[in-house]
Amino acid sequence: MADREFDAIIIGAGFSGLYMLHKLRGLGFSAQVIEAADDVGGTWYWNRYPGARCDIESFEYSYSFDEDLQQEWEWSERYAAQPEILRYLQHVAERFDLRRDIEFETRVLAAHWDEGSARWTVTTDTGKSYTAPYCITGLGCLSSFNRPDIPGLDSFAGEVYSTGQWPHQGVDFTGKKVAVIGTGSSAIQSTPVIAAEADRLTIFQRTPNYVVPAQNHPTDREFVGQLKQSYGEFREAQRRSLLGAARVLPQTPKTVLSIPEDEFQAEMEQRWAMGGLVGFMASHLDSGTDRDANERIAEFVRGKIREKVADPDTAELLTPRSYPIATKRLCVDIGYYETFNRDNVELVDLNATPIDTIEPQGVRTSDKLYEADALVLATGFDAMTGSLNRIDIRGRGGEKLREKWAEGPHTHLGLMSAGFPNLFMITGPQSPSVGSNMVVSIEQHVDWIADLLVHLRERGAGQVEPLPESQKEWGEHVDVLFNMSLHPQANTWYLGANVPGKPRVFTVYIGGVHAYRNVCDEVAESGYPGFAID
Ligand code: FAD
Ligand code: N01
Repeated sequence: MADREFDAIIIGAGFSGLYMLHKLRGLGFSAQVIEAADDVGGTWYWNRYPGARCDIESFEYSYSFDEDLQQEWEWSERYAAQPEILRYLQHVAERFDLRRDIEFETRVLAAHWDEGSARWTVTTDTGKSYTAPYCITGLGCLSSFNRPDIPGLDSFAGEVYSTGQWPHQGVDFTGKKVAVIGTGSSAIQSTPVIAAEADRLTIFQRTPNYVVPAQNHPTDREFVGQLKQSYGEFREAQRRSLLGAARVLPQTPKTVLSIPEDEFQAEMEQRWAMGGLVGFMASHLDSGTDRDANERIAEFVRGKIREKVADPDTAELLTPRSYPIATKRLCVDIGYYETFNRDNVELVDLNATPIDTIEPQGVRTSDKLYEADALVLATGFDAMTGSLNRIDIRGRGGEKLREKWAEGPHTHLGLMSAGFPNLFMITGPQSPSVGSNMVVSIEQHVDWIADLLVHLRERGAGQVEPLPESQKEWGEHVDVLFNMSLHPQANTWYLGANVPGKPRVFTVYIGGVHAYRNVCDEVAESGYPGFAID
């Protein structure tokens, strides 16, 4: 017997869960949010490592659902740092009085569908359980930390930190020898800050990344003044864009290889000077589909690495060559490459000398022992499906989601999965999610789910579930787009390649935020074909 009953249970209190709760309340549904952390924020609660900040401009990476909220909130920088984004989400929770419906420090262990009562029962690690006809996950695509399975890790004598679970009180690296494992976005943001503090910093790299400049700066007050007079239009432009961002150099309507060299260089310099990742993703008609075209853009970025890094051997090690640019999420740089010009920083190439073991005194590669007092794991996430699969989700007939998805996720529109009635996934696999400005995609999912719940209420219906054939078609469509792109040529966490044993399946819809919204809108306007409702 469940302790408490609601119309909807929402799991997670990040951008997704907070807006979902607010939206449902406004429509007269009762909802309970369950959150493992002791406060709101999600990503921005957990990832407190030095240098953490957004890679989409703050004005873009914020809620649009409330005009007063966007008018009153002031961002201090073009790319806000983690404490400011967390303050923003805490402000949202206070402003809309959300915390009273959030159960904190409570981890969901299981969610089971009961066919007789047509309800979900959610059980937690506190022993409490909850029941509701609708279960909505806002678990995050990047919320299950990927702890590397390196022999001897537990024997390390110093402190071990994970970027995705950073201590709240911060870490003082002054006078310490620090080892960082990983060179993804988290390491790229944190290493310049750690290097400035630590006595010595050793960075262990398996795959170099393409890193483009942030060109961060304090907020341009004139721009904000103008923006606040026309925020509605700006938000509409985001929703109608490819990646969910409006303040960006548009895609050049030409193929890369058709552009003369001087024109190409001038344009790329302009994109570089403007900064940010969006201008480098899908920058030209063929940049994401033609390897030669992509190679020309990649070579421009490689030239920049050679300019920035003083030692040619280190520059070469930092230069990605084995995969096309923008097939991994591009990293945004505030002083990353310059960090390697410091005397106290060393780069270790794990392809030449892999890690054998971690010992009490440090990291031993096939070459030697690198002594360390502190170890930072910047090794990423069991992305996209990790947090869903960590919950024992059982649908119709007791079928387990993690078993049904053993060979990869199956969804319709990345929103629901056949056999799991009334279970909704905000930014689920096979939706645009991590391939976009996620706040735009989150808002679109929340609005779509809320509209569907209203539709069910108006029809007096109790259940909704995707039809297996619609789900199959959606999966095929996601795959077609993937195969037309250069993504198959890279080993990325989009494909689960960073987690040993995970099936290699592409989990992101890359047709664009605008195209995806059109599909979802059309489904809703046509009365939800592709879904069984009763
Ligand atoms: P999250 O913020 O991940 O929240 C999920 C919540 O669910 C967490 O609080 C977690 O504790 C909780 N949870 C998970 N499992 C359970 C469980 N079993 N029981 C109870 N609670 C549970 N995206 C961008 O578009 N732009 C950016 O600039 C950007 N920067 C990022 C920087 C970092 C360091 C990281 C890691 C990601 C970044 N992202 C960015 C992606 C980011 O995750 C999303 O933008 C967004 O914050 C996701 O919000 P969410 O609410 O969906 O998920
Ligand atoms: O994780 P990652 P992240 N031994 O998976 C390496 C968002 N984000 O936390 O590439 C040695 O990118 C791994 O090597 P390889 C953003 O979407 C945004 O940095 O697998 N190395 C890689 O170098 C981003 O894409 C921001 O060969 C090991 C690194 O660890 C996503 O979150 C900031 C290893 C992990 O990189 C994830 O980023 C932070 C092992 N056993 C995050 N296992 C912004 O800038 C893994 N690695 C906004």
